[in-house]
Amino acid sequence: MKERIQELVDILNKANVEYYLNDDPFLSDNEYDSLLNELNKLEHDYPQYILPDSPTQKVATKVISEFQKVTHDTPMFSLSNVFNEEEVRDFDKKIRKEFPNCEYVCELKMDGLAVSLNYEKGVFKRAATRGDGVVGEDITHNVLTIKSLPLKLKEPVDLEVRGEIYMSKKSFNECNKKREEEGLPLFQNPRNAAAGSIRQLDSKIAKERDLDIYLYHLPNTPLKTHYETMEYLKKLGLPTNPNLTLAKSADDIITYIEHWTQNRPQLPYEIDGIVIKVNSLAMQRELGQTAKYPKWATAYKFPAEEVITKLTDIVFTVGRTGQITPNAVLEPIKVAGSTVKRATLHNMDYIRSKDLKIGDYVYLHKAGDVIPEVVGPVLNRRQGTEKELVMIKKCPICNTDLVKSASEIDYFCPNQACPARNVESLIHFVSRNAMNIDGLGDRIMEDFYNMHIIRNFPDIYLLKNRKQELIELEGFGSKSVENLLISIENSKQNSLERLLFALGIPGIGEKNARTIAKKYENIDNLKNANVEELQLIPDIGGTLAQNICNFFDNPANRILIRELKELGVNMTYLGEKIIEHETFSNKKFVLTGTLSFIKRDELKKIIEKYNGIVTGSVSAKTDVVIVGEDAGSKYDKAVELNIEIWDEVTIHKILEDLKEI
Ligand code: 0OX
Repeated sequence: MKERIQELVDILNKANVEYYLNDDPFLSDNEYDSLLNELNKLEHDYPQYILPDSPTQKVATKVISEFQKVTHDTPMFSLSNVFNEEEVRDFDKKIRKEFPNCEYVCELKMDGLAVSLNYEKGVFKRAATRGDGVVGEDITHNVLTIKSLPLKLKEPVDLEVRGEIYMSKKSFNECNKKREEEGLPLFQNPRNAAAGSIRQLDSKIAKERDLDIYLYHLPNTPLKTHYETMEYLKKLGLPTNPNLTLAKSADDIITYIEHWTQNRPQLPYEIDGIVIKVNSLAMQRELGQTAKYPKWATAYKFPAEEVITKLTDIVFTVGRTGQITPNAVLEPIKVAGSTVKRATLHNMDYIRSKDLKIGDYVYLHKAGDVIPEVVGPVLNRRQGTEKELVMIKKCPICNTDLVKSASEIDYFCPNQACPARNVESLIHFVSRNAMNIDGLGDRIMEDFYNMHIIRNFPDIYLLKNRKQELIELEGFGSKSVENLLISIENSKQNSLERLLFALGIPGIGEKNARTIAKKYENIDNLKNANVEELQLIPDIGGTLAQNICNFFDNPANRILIRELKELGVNMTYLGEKIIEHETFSNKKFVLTGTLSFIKRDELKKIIEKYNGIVTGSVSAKTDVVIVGEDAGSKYDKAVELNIEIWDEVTIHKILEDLKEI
């Protein structure tokens, strides 16, 4: 019996591959169904023989109670963007400066949702979303509904592979047709429909929506080029997009872009651009990445669709720092896949430079295909009845007299207690990259503020005392309150850098929050730091240092910190600690070439742990260049500038003495 089950699983899996990947079915639908029936029956009678890669395991839908968090082994980066031919050529020039013989792979940029898959011994184990790049959510139950994804690879390898989940144009149209018949709101575009399906606890929904996947990245591989990696993924039986090409020059890249700009409508799925990747993986490692993007790849984005709509009004909003922003109120219009009703106009100078008047017809597009932007007025449609915008003198929320910023461009509400400022600060506090509390969206926060449920940060941590009251609120159920309270409790364990960013100290972004948290380790040390000392930290300038001191000098803020501490909010840095060491402390390092005994990322982490700074390019300010095999122009530059060079033996010895290897 066991043998027959294995045989059926093999035939059906092969049939799936031929059908979905190679478009070459060798079984008729009837034959397939009858074999699947036989397998179902046998598995029912002999459940002990159910194989993990059985196609029955894939189609069985599953309901989960909540999304589990998944920490990615290496961060999931997104892509930087370029928007025209000149920017493509600049990207190439920058890379070619370091690697004159560089080649690229050009791929279609799928407009979907990034995903990371794990296979163990060739068997599919887990799928996770990108999330914030470091921590994503487990979506295995929904990914199991993707028919083209093999549960078992052709080789029994351990693998983390990344790609994009998408919905074909056909499935999208069918899905919306069905929703229309059922009187449900329509999805704006295939990407939203795919994302909406993946964010469901019940995988029945994803199964109905018919999702698909293409894989395009293997974070750890001994292979030499990206092109070979793609061939390897295909060989393993993973679905990859066939429309990739090798490009030897910027001209080749432009040709590819032009071809797909023309032929985009014929594709059965949506693409929003072209991805350009350095082909050599050694060069990729050498080029490295910024905090968000790999430097060895970029995305050319197709030009934004431009539409015309009416600017019916301009209204003012108040941000968390009190900054007043004018916003365009527009006649709703669909652009680049979603309906736009509002767009920021930034400040009065922006409105003046664009010569916008209330009542104008305006050109509208989405910058980078995401943020709606008013391009300018359609001058030949002016009627003479349009009105010039008059700047308001008082805060639209609390009526306090506005003040002008030092730059004379922006206006501010100076009232620290302005409700709009408070709500925005609270929204920022809970946001994903700050304290990361799920279940307190902008609307809910605004409602809770107006209902006096949350008026300040500590109130968030006191919500658990009002559980019953929350459950009785309209739109809230006991399950969502439960989830919210769990998320609030979890946020107490965040490392210090999240709290520092969440507090909204002017000028503290995510990156310098991390630098400061690492350096000071807990909030009490930071509270006692002075401006001179803070300024010694790389990337912390005089203004920021002063802002930090001002924040902690304010008695109200000292009380706030005490209250949060008493409520159990962690105020220490939980990441890797910094150890001062004369070999590394405050020195600038550049890594080049391949070291045989350690990966570049690991070496970077060790150097940073000992308070060293790792930068990307060699300059007169560089203290040491660490040189491995196949070092490029960075080595020549180091010699030219007479900078200290450590070879493989030297760094190996240093790390050995430190017991790091
Ligand atoms: C896409 C796409 C997205 C992997 C490492 C850096 C970027 N949307 O089609 N991302 C990537 O590559 C990642 N490739 C793609 N083709």
